[in-house]
Amino acid sequence: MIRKRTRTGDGGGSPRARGRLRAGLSATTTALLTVTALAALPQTAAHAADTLGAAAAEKGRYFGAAVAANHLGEAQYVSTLNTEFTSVTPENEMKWDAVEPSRGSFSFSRADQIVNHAQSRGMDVRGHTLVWHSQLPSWVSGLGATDLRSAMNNHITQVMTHYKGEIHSWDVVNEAFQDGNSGARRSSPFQDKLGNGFIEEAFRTARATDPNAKLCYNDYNTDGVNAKSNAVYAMVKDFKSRGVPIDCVGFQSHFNSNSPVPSDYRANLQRFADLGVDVQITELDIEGSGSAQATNYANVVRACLAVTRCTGITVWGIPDKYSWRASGTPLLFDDNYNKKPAYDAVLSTLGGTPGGPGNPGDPDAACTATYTTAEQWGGGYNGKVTITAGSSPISGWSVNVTMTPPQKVVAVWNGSPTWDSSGNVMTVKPSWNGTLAAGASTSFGFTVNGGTAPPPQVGACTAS
Ligand code: 9MR
Repeated sequence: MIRKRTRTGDGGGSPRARGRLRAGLSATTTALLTVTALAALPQTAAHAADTLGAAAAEKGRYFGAAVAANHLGEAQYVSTLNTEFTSVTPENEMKWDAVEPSRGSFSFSRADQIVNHAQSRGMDVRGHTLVWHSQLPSWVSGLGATDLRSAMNNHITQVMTHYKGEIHSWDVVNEAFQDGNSGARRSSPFQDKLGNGFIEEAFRTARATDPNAKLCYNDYNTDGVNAKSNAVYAMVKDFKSRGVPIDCVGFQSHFNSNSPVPSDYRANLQRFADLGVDVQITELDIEGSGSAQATNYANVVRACLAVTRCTGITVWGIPDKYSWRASGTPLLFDDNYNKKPAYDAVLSTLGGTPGGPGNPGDPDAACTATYTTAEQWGGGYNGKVTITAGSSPISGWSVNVTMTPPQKVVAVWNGSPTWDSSGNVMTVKPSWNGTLAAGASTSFGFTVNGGTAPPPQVGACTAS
């Protein structure tokens, strides 16, 4: 990817920002070791795609996640991000209140952290979002029409220029339509003072600034055919007929029992695609658990795969605990980064194979490693890793366990540890006889001081 960032304000060029970037990269390096170890294992054809990103890529699509800069120091968060996803959307860091909190004063450091991370791993970035009524600083809402128009265009120009050439798709305008049956535009400072034309103006300014970014309109409750999606459809159709630049429509896809996956989801995506725009699933999360949640996720993925112009899927977070609606456990990974049934359903619907080499669920694994927290107290915990042989006996095994500082392993039992140079990754092998009969299990334990979260990241089991 071309790096020609014009840095302004307190952007990533400042020494403080560069220091933070280095810290983020060292966590990445740690995670990379684990991933490399996985990749070095013998792969069979059936395992060609055992991550969301790889499986989606085989279908010509990206698989992304909303990412928050403040989690990029967490080893397990970063390793899950790096292993599974090929695109990121900053969850809050590119919104107006984050990048232009006061007029003309831009602050890109937190968004830069995410963009730098994505670039270092070859991931795409979705820019979210330029013009939105929410997370809008009060100075913007207080402006009169003339001033507001120039503030809007200046905001778009400055932000898109900072990231020029680095953003796959921009949510140029977000959530500009009213819920319910009116099909009307939502009341907002932009709508109320500039009228309907503000959306067109925003898209024209965006195209002029970064002609290589795809320009999207993004909204929620537009996932099925309804009054709101009809209104967006009419707008896109009008834009296409008049040559107003628009390349894509984002369907947020926040689902729960009150707002289930619509039965005409695929048909709705298709009718937009037929207007000559790409469609993207931009903020997917589905409340629930177990097989019901898995089925809903699979249906969404199936719908995207059935629409040629559905170019990618982004889930709105990585582990449930960081979701904007964590209590509904709407994501693909649980609080300990275990893959949920929904994960397996998404991966297999994408054509991948759940339970990649050495992971629980892999039918061909010579051995698997499963982590549980055995005991926990104020400043630490005891962790337990269970090793289970596959369908053949094994004579030895090896498992990497990665800690997030300041957590430190202070004791290990029933296993023999060695440490990498960072002191954060221990490789545990049997203390003496590592022989396990087919299907048999053993375990090792360890004590951690220095906090209880996040849990350690336990890599795949390697047999010998
Ligand atoms: O997930 C975001 C959450 O952290 C913020 O507090 C919230 C503020 O409005 O925005 C959430 O993301 C929203 C996204 O930007 C636009 N579509 C709806 C998302 C969920 O509210």
